[in-house]
Amino acid sequence: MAKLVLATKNRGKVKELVDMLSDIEGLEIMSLLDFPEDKVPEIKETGSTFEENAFIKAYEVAKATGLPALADDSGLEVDALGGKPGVRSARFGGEGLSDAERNEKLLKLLENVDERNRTARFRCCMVLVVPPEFDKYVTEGVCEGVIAFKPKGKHGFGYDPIFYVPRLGKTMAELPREEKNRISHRAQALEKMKEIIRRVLL
Ligand code: ITT
Repeated sequence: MAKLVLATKNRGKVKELVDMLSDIEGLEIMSLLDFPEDKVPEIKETGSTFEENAFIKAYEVAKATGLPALADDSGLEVDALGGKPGVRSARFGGEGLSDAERNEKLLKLLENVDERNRTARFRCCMVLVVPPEFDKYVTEGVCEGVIAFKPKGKHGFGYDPIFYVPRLGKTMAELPREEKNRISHRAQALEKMKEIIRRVLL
């Protein structure tokens, strides 16, 4: 059985990635949540792009575990904020905030922005790093939407309750898991990565 480590501790991401990878036979999937804390040193996301950060995470995990590692670096780009929070999405507003508090901060910043100017997108860069040569494979996915005026929906994680998808008339958090996993930035990046996984790991 080929092994793949998901280089993330974000439970929301792990759930979605495991779901979306479940149709690949012969692949044993683990994540950082399955390893003791001291197996992988704390990873500093010092890059200035999603790709740099995804590579840092995948490379560090591949090096520490000796196994192929798949990292996801993702975030929300809000046009009215010049693309912020972007690569800083997980830390926006300060460390230690809950998802709901982060969403409130963002909504406050957009208080006086009308509907037309609330466009935004989720972006996801995935990097697969395969030892022993640490070969690198990169894919990307984007999902366009609009920042809602208030949070709605209970599914998903992160900014999902305030990310409205006009063509579906719902926020990302109102979509059932299967539907988010068909249209999301992560789904699109992973669809391309699955071809690479089949070719390189199986
Ligand atoms: P890892 O680095 O351990 O993977 P993280 O949460 O720190 O976990 P990122 O650095 O990639 O991950 O930050 C991505 C942030 O962007 C994430 O914490 C969410 O706030 C947001 N985000 C990414 N994908 C999202 C999604 O599908 N729905 C809602 N918010 C999302």
